Amino acid sequence: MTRLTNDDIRTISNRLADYDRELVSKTGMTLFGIACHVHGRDHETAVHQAASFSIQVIPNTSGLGIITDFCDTVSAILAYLGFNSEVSPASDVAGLAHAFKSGADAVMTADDHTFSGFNLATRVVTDNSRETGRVFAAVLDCMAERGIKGERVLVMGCGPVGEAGARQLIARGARIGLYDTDMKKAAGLKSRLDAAYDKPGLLVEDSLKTALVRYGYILEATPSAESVPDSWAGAAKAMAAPGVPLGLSGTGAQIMKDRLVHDKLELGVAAMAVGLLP
Ligand code: 2YH
Repeated sequence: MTRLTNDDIRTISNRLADYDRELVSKTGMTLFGIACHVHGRDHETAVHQAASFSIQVIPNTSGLGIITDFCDTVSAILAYLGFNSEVSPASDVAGLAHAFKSGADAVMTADDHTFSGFNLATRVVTDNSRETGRVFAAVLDCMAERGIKGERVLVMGCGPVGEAGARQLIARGARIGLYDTDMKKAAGLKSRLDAAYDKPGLLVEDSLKTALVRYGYILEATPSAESVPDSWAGAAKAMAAPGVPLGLSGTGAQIMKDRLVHDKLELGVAAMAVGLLP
């Protein structure tokens, strides 16, 4: 799992409107719209609910501690989406106490391993890894001309983000292959998915090079840079890349242009927040 650095997120807050415009041109949907799509929520109702839904973002000093812009960036994303959001004036347990006492509807907080949202009334908990995998899979659904149903998608990286993405893709009728540099992880995920779904028709790919020619779509959920060769980019249909760092070279990204969606926080936070609405 990649711990974000300040360099990863420093420019996010000032680029939200631009990022949203890019998303619309690539997927036909806004950040908020895709988050609603993944949760099956009515857009207008969710917009209305968000306006009176307060989320406090609590700094968490455990482990390697505070990432300077992390909480401000999460709060900026929430505010951009129309939530009533603020960074808590207190950190850790004191921040949690402040949220309860001040009547916040929800909190979000992250340590080095887990980034979660908690609805303080309904007890719904949203997890960043899960929501990120799900929302990037939904991005592929939006990018595919007739939806992702029936299309072949290679899920690269079989950790929590890849698993959540794979589940969402199967639910949407995609035909998926699983790839991980650790074959045991790919095989473990295949067993869990085979047990959870009726005939998901999964393949575990052991050679990325030979697999890539058979897939037009990739959900890239690895923590490795340039995991996807530039040679794939030319004929590819689309790549949704929640992995940090981006698994494509600068050249590969330029070749992909509007067929690539990658971000480090925005879509995952949007899906977490919409999932917290009552
Ligand atoms: O970046 C991370 C983890 N990798 C979360 C993984 C979720 N998929 N955590 C951020 C830590 C933030 C810090 N504790 C703060 O500033 O509050």
